[in-house]
Amino acid sequence: MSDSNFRTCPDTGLYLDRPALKLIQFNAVAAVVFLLVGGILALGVGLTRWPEVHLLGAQDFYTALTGHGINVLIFWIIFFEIAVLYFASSSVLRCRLAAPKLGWVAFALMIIGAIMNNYAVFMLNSAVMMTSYAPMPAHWSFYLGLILFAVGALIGCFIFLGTLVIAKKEKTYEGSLPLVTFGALTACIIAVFTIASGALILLPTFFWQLGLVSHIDAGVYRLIWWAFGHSSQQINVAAHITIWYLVGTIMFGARPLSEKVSRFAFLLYIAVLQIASAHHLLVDPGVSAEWKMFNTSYAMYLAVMASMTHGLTVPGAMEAAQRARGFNNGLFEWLRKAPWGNPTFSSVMISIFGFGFLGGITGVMMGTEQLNLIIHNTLYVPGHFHATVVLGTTMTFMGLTFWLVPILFRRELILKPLCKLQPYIFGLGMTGVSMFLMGAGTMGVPRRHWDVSFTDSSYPYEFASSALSMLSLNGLSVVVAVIGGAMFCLLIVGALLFGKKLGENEKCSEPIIVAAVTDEQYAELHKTTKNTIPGTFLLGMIFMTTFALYYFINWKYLAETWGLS
Ligand code: HEM
Ligand SMILES: [Cu+2]
Repeated sequence: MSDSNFRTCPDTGLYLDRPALKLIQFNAVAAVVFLLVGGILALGVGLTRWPEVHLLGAQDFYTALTGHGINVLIFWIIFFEIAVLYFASSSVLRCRLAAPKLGWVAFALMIIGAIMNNYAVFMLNSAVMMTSYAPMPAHWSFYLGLILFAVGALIGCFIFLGTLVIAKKEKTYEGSLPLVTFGALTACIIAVFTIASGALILLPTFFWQLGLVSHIDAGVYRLIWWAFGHSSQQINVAAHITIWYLVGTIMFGARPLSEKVSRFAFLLYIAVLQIASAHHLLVDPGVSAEWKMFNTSYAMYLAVMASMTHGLTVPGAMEAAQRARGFNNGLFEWLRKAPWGNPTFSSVMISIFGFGFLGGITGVMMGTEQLNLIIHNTLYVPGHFHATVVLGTTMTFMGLTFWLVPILFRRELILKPLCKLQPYIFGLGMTGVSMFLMGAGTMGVPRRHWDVSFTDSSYPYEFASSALSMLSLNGLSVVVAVIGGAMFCLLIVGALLFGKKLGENEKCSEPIIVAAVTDEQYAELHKTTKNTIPGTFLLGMIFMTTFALYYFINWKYLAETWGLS
């Protein structure tokens, strides 16, 4: 392989393989396009659930909801993850990408699959929701689209693994795999398991729609579907936490507090994720109570512990680095003096807090067999997962995108004041969406329902006015979130089209990576204090207290649902 296949990034020193770069660019752009489509549909969904607006009719609502869920949770996220896998292997390891031609086959399969699936949803009346539970039927092309997309993604995973093999053989890096690549490797391993489970359930369902299989058992469908559905969320978590570590290095020159602990926490995800899938079957009749309780109440906590470990070590590494640099006053000078005007940093910080406080705590509550009954199938569920997949994963991916534009595309960002503002607007709107959906859910409002006033139902029911005001507040938050999301898409696409062009060896007008903190600086800090992360420690304590309080409040709430005297 000749060296003309590589270029050195003048801003970061990264040694970039050109064929890999092209693939990363195309996958990232496709991701943003599907986010835009999904975001427009979110507006339709959100405005319909706003009682005073009630925009769409029943059929259009379910079509929009199906399209929204699939375009954002599958297509946006996975196109972006494939780009991250290529980056974390080829770019981070200074290695040529294995089989770039195959990368284009993968990309083509994913695009064809995504378009076919959207066609089935919008043109062939396949509004079966993102979970597509059998025996509710969709057109066969709905399943085929997903299968083609998954085959493409699987090829992407193998290209990642192949690149690791080449890097090892050609010794493009020294010592053990860097933490960022290691995190991506866990995401990739989980992805292979996930896609295998997806194939196991989507193939028979596809054959069923072709008339080759007589029927699909609803209970078995759900069991296997969730081996796929839950694991895919674990890919997202592994991927966005990998990026948190990367951003710690980029923004602060930080190094992990303990590589061993962080690596172990990544490995835990692989070990326990299958078990945790059981939290999606807590009210299913086919599986026993013992099975549900063991898998959710006990084993699942290992995955939670892994996430809490990262939640402590990522800000902890940032704090230690900041203190070593001299921001060592009080508990929070390191945080106050952080680059809050940089959209990459602010997105990741909002992600850490949103994912931990809103997504994590509520997830443990919902995953407890008994407590699950309070909120099962209510709007609480989408409230919870917008905190995890949007505040958590999506905001992290958005933040990284701002950083990648100059590196991958050699373009400066445009309208920088708006770039600074974007994470705050989107973060605020999405915090509102997630809190108000959870609020409405706590009061019993069902999820995926077109009309909370139940106008044409034979048994009338009226929700308390407070539940309806939650929905109105959610509607307002949806508008803010959609404005923030649209800003992201326009700012990124705008930068690619109109941003100031940078030559291959020309530096960006602003520095985009911070020099690593030196051993001497860390040593100096260790001389002054034993505990180098008191601020993070305090935040951790506040987190644990909130967690415990919220958990027990819900037990009390459950106890009140039926009066024993
Ligand atoms: C502007 C941003 C967004 C807004 C305003 C928004 C809003 C909503 C609303 C109101 C619902 C309907 C809840 C219901 O009636 O049951 C919903 C469903 C959903 N959203 Fe979002 N969302 C946004 C972004 C995202 C993103 C980025 C993701 C994934 C990464 C996502 C994943 C989902 C999923 C999976 C569903 C459930 C679909 C189903 O029930 O089948 N959303 N969203
Ligand atoms: Cu799950």
